[in-house]
Amino acid sequence: MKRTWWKESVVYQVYWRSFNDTDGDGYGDLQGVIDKLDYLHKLGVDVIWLNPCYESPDFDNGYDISDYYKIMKKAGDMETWERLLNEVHKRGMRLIMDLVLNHTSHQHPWFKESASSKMNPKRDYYIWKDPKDGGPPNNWRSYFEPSAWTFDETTGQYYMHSFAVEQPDLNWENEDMREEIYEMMRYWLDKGIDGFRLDVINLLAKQDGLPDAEHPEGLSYLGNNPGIHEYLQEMNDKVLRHYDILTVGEIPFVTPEDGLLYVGEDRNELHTLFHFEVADDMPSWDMKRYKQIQNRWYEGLKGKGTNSQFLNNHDHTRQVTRFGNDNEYRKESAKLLATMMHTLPGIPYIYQGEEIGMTGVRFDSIEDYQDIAMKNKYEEEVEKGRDPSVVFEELLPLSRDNSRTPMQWSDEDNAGFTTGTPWIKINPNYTDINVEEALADPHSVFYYYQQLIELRKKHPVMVYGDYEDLSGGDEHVYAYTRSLDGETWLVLLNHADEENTVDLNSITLPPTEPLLSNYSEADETLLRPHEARIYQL
Ligand code: TEU
Repeated sequence: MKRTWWKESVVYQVYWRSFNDTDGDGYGDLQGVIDKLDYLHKLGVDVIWLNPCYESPDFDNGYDISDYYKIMKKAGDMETWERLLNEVHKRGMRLIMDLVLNHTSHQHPWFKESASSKMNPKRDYYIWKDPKDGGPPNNWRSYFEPSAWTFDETTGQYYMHSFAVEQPDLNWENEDMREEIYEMMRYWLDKGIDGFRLDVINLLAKQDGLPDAEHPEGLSYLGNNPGIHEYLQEMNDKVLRHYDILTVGEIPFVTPEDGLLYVGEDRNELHTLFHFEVADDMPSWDMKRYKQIQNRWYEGLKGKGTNSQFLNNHDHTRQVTRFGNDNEYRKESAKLLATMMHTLPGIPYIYQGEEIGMTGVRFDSIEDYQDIAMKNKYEEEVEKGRDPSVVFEELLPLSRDNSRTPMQWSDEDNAGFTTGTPWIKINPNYTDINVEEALADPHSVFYYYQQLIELRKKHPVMVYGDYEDLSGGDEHVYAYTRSLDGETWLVLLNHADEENTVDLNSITLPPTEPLLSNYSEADETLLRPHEARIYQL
């Protein structure tokens, strides 16, 4: 496959509202990101993915945009954003913007106009339908609500929303709307950004005729519908292909076969994707299943398209808590998961705080939570008459707020995140887990990430190497090779709280120490709890 900078990049996700607050309002801000760029540069990452910071009433933390051309006050202003871009570039890094094109805020002027009358020229920018039998047009659920439809008194029709009531879906069939979107994308690209993370981009096309779903709970009818590839090819032709950028699509409900249609190099759509076979579909760690997923995706995209590797982001519980051991083996486990993300085929993503092994959180009451997905679900279940404390317990492990607590910079007040009152409570373990502590400890998770990232810069085998799984059916051990131009790497991982031996068949371990490991002194084929090793054979 052709070599390009974006395939070789490590991406760091900045959830700015929880990153670093410089004006004391309790929200992180763009100046706060600027102030920490040297920290990110020290870590070694190449690309920063900035969560949405456009003007927004913030019902869904910026994923409800009311003006694509403005910066949200909480984040700062355009002048600060421009300085951020400039400072990122000065350090040889790149910036990609998170863009939401499936829906806008209900406060976007387009929607206000659209809702004002059936005759309004913007009526067709959104999806409006007459009631059916006095109720919604079909039985679809939305991600955050029991129905994907909300009735609007003014015009007597329902509008569709794949997410919250406050996030009406755009009607991609409307060409004028599409042209306005493309123009807006060029506006940002012409400012010099280095790409986009495209929110739920496979949801743009809706099912023809909007028929009832057989399994409304599944939601998969919302994505991958006929027409989607025409929209993306048009977007590519009119906008994306004219810039040297990275485009990563957030694409739920895809198999490798469907995935290739979005990222195949001959397709002229997107560069890479997030699929959700792990983050959404695998509630807790299952090594055999995980390996099958990796193997299938490798075979599916091999030589034709680029995958992405991640285990958490701002929508998912932190990886060391959900998929590792955040207790006795927190550091070992965080390093093992990192080794896996950075040595499997695909672009590795780091979600802020992951590089110091930050953990999920458990607050005492629903009042402490801010996540609209969790709060709406809580209300929905309690309204059914269920016991609120049972519902609460059920929602805790996967609440999106698990990953949204503020970055832990130090053991000072509010973890050094803000001098004000943080918008969401801070994880009380900040006194032990924080950046200051990590930077002072040569064996910290931070320095392990730094080494992984550095290895990638020196060894193309990590990016372009063929992959072979040697450990198929093993429930705890994952062993695989990556090879390129005569260079072969062997990765050994023991994802378990116990020791395990690895069966290497015909491979003999080299007499030299591993290139990188989370334990000192490797012990042949006996792997200690959460041990990870990378060998150059
Ligand atoms: O997320 C899409 C989405 O909701 C799922 O893919 C996600 O995996 C699920 O919520 C798991 O809980 C994107 C954004 O990342 C998210 O923050 C937004 O709320 C959502 O779109 C709507 O814009």
